[in-house]
Amino acid sequence: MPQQTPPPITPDLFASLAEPLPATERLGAQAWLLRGFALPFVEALLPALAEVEQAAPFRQMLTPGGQTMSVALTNCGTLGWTSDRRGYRYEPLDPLSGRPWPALPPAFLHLAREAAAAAGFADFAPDACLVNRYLPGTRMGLHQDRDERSLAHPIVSVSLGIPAVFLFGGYTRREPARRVPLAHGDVLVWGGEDRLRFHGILPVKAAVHPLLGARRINFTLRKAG
Ligand code: MD3
Ligand code: FE
Repeated sequence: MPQQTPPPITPDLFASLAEPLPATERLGAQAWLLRGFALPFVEALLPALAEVEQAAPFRQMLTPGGQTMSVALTNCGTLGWTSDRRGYRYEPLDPLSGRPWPALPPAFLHLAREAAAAAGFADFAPDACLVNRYLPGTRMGLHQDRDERSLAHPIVSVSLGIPAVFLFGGYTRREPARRVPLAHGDVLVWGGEDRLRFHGILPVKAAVHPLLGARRINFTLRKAG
């Protein structure tokens, strides 16, 4: 019998360690993580974000239960998500200024439509964009997004700045949630049967991002009206 050479273990081990994370990961039947998808858009997104923030500053809202949310938020688009003692809802006016929310920046819309199309959702037409700001220690508890008029439309979520761990849950609060790291430039697209999954963000670890400093910005584009 000819002697068989054993397979070379070490090079393969190193190769698998060096394997980059796949750019696209399917988290659910209609839930996609597009890693780095927003990177080519960042140069256009940041000045647009600064303009939104100037017109409608980040603020911490009250939950209907009377707790102050740790995440600070603002909105752009014709509808903005708000919360107070009366409940969660979308409003055409910023309650802080009494004026309409700033318009959806073209760069936001462009990115949202490209990402939705890449995930198989053609002709996404968002009218609302909720912008969340996380400082170190900030978290978002498990929740469902169900304040939009129709749940038939997808949601596109863009992460910028310091990293976070996303909780990808099931259809009840008590189902265990998968932990998915989110980095600067990552985009999530959710629709169809995954639209009502519970989801959240673990407390954000202290870090500094070269472009955004010690904060994480997440904005979600939605069709709310
Ligand atoms: C899954 N934001 O604004 S984005 C939210 O990172 C929100 O700020 C988180 O949850 C954040 O409501 C997570 C990812 C995301 C957004 C909407 C979803 C996942 C979703 C809607 C349905 C299912
Ligand atoms: Fe949410």
